[in-house]
Amino acid sequence: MARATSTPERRRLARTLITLTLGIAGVGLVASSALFTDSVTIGSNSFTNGTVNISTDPTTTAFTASNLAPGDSVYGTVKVTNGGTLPMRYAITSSATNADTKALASQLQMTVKSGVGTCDAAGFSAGSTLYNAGALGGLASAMNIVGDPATGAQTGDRALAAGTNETLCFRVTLPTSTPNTYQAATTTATLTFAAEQTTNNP
Ligand SMILES: [Ca+2]
Repeated sequence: MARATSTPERRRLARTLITLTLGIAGVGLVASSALFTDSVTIGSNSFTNGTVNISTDPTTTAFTASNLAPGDSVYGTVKVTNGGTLPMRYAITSSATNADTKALASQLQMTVKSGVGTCDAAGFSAGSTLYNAGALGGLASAMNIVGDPATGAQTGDRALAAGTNETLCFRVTLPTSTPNTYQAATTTATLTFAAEQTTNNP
């Protein structure tokens, strides 16, 4: 009949088991530190932002007139270029002075067209109308002439791909219906061409 294991014998047996377990764990550690490894890198991951860059030709005085009489018209050409690397859309606004309080800018009628071959009285029947016999410009604040400079696509906004341009033809007319009170009236208009990216900007 087997003898019951005494308490000291149980302790020795437990120490032996712990020693054996640690020994096995030690063997495992030695084995994992000997694994072969390798790594590679991929460098030169570069990022460059695009540009929105609008310019006009001319940069000032697209049209000017003195000594106007009712029925007269003047013409001016503006080439609009997207010199950036991103596609863009642009809008045109206009503000006008009113120092003599006669509001000549509201009496003058401006028409803007694209696709006109020769920007003069003979050529003006060609092309597409972008702004039709409206005021020369806003008196108190700038008014929209072509499109809308507000963020996003609005009716009339002009799209231009990167590196492309288009030529607009402006006609400003003093109507034959202009009253006598407009004699010697004068105004100066400022046109603003405002561009925004079209990418991610519906
Ligand atoms: Ca817009």
